[in-house]
Amino acid sequence: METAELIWQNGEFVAWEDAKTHVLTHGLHYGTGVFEGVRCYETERGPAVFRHADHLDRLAKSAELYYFELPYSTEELAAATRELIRRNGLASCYIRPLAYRGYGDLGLYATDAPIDVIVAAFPWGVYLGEEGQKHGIRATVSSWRAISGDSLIPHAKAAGQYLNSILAKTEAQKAGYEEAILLDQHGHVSEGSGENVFVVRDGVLATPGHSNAILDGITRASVVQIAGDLGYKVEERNIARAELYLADEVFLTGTAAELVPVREIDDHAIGEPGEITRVIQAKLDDALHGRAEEYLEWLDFVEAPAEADRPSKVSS
Ligand code: PPE
Repeated sequence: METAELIWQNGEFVAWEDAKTHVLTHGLHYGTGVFEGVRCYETERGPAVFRHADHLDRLAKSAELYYFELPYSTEELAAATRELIRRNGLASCYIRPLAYRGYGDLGLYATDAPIDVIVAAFPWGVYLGEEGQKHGIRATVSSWRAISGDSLIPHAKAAGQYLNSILAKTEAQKAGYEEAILLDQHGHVSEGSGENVFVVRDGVLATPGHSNAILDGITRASVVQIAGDLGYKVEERNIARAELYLADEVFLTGTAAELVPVREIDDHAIGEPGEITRVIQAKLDDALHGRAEEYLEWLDFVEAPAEADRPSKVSS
């Protein structure tokens, strides 16, 4: 992986290679951590973090769902992250905040182990590759079902829960596909191993809803907003497996992946990225890079803009 100079660890900026933890860290043993994936993009007004407050808000909710008390407020974490990006001299980056139960106690009710918090910011290219983003990827429906709300909490972005995603992704890769799409416990489409999913048929978009074991994706929410603003109809509903194969267009959304078209699923051809996918992808890209005035409020600029240069006063 590409590295950066500094990592923020429990309130301090430490050298990348010194950001360490004890081998008896609770989270290493039981997956007791909650995290986020956030991106910062280069814009005309310097680096800007996309939907920063929404990501940190989700981190706080994931923590609460697992009864973690976060020792820092979301405002403190946001300020630390902006400072980290400045100190690392990054124009654009992937940001990984993580809060985990640390060293001090093992066992399943380890209240003596502290909640440690780190934020890392480092360069990371688009997750499924630039080629995939342009021409689409090949996906397969996983033999693994998505974790259900009966046993874990799909709404939480929790470390241990990703063993499910890792099984699905590994199975897909070993079979020669780039990504796995998981069904929920009832056999409805849920999501990709690290992305939400959209299908387009007869000009209408559909994406699984909150009861389909999805992570409430921030890119998904952005795409729902953008699609609506562009005049497309978007449905949140149960989606049958066959609808993936019968769709005119299918795409995945996530912070690491951004918007990735799917050109083939289980050897059923979907084809090159369709028009709706391309239009929404272009608009999302404008929003991420500060080129869409209507979505400037989604950006948290790393350098506070001068009064005369506030987003609302900038013309396109
Ligand atoms: N579902 C899952 C399971 C998921 O992990 C992500 C993000 C999403 C949906 C999309 O959510 P959002 O990023 O808010 O649009 N996956 C993160 C981690 C991926 C990884 O490989 O690590 C990410 O994209 O940062």
